Amino acid sequence: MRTIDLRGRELSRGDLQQLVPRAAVSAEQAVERVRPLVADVAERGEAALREQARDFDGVDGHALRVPAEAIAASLADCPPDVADALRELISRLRRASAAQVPQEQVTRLADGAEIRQRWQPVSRVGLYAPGGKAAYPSSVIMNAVAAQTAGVPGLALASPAQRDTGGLPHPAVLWAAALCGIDEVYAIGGAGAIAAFAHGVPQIGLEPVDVVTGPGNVFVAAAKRVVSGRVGIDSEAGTTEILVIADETADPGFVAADLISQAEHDEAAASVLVTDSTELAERVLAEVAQRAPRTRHADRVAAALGGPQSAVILVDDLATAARLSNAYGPEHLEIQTADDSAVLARITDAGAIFVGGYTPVSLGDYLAGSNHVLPTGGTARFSAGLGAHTFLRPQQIVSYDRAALARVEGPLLALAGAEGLPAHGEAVSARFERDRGEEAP
Ligand code: HSO
Ligand code: ZN
Repeated sequence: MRTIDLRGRELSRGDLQQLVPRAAVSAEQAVERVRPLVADVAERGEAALREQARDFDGVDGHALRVPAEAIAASLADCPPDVADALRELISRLRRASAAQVPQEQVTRLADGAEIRQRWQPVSRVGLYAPGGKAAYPSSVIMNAVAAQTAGVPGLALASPAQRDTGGLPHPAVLWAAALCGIDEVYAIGGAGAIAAFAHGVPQIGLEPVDVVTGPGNVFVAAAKRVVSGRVGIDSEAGTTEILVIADETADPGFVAADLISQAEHDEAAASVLVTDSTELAERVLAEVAQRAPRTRHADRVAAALGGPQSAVILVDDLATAARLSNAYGPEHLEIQTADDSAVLARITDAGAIFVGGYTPVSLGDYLAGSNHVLPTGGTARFSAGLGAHTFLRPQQIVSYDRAALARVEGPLLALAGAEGLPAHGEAVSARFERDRGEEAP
């Protein structure tokens, strides 16, 4: 890991943003490649999906809609400790996600004049789950529970057909579906799955959805861009990031283990330590040097930690550390200091924040009860992670009675007149014409 020494330097937010470069992932180029695939599914439905399954997944003649029995039967192959752990994850996530559903609110502006704000779930969500090595049941659950907690009535899941399971999706994806109670599952992968969700596939009874979420490769991300506008999409999940703010009181072994944990995901993953203590920096680097070569994915970890996106950054004080973190907007922020609340009070921009030595990011990845689908690439500065709120829309329900309307007639006529839209005013006045004995214009 490289060390960047910022001590004694006056740095603006812009400077800080430039400081730690990020691995750029862009679906831009893939968009042109997936556009015809999406259009073909929109036009020909099942036939196009079968061709794409042959070409990209090497699977032919399989059931595109996974039979309900196959979903339930998948659990027979799930190790019992894993099934229990997934159940625990679901239960903690359900409890914490419930807090993401805002209460309905009524504002009474005057007698007989009220605005009700309710949070309305979308009707139908399509959830994509990658297959192969990236088939994480935890991620399927993070998406599914968020939608279920929002009260979305229709939830469909799609994941690529696997060659070695007779055209079923990856077993781990089916375990998650079974445990979450999702019975509408499709063995469809890649850009085709996103197109199928957006446009529907009448031949197999797949109704179009309103929102598509879930991680995927660059082609899935590109397909989501193509269909967005027709449907809502979640943000593109880039490579994972962890930024740790630590002082001399932090345990260097804990910090090192956490930096390595997220580096295990991807060569482009970013692990950043920001500290005001040279001693801690040295001890963390020593721990990393010891641990990193011994971990299972040592090569990947070495590439991620050795990349320009990872660094140990020395700053004058923790206030600067917080400023740097805010400018960077990490997906995951850990705070391990003598006074974590004081640091937290200075934090404004992060996907999720993990406070104290016993709250590692990997707890959040699995069992904390928080959602692990979080904004990456600095987008935490303006967007939130996935949650029940992703699937909810605030809707205002307006209700005025006669007297309440009469009280605003005058000012409304003034505004309609000022905007040169008199029929707007007449729509209000028409309601009082009979009393006034006036003729309709
Ligand atoms: N850290 C990843 C999520 C994940 N970790 C899934 C393990 N499985 C992105 O936040
Ligand atoms: Zn992770």
